[in-house]
Amino acid sequence: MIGRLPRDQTQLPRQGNKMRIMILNGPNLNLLGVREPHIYGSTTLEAIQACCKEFAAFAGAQLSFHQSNHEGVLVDLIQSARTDADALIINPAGYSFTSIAMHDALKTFDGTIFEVHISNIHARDELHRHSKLSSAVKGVIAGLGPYGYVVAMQAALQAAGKLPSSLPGAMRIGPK
Ligand code: CA2
Repeated sequence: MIGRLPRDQTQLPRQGNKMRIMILNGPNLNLLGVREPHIYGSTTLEAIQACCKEFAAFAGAQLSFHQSNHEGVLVDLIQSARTDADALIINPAGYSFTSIAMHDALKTFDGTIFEVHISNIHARDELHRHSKLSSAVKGVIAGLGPYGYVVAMQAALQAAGKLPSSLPGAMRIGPK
């Protein structure tokens, strides 16, 4: 049900003051790197998960990472984030363009939400251009490839003032 990935526990036992980030991936993203590399590249979802884990470890954050091809499962995970996560990063994939249910679920989450798209959806065909979920999120990152997930994590940590102090002010705080 959760695709090919080893499913991390939804509920992360809180570790001190660490930020809990939940990353959700929608339908067909389990095929990343396997099919249509000319559109979505050759990086697999497992590689994205490994990279996000590495960044979470560096930043002192807790990460849970999920993929599902099922709208109801994604709604359940968004609802679980209400108690289990401080920030939500979501690539809703095809559900971006159809899912009122996911939009409504996202509206119930009090923490920061970033929507990620690997491709630049704005440069794509009419079918893939208008996300119904974007009005329920703080920001949208599109077109940066798989690196967009890392940028979204950085932005979530920055919004919470939880980027490591070893990073330069330009990254931790940005322009004053
Ligand atoms: O660029 C993205 O991240 C998308 O969310 C990916 C979605 C697409 O519907 C959005 O417009 C943009 C599609 C994900 C399907 O992933 C596949 C991966 C490999 C082969 C086939 C589909």
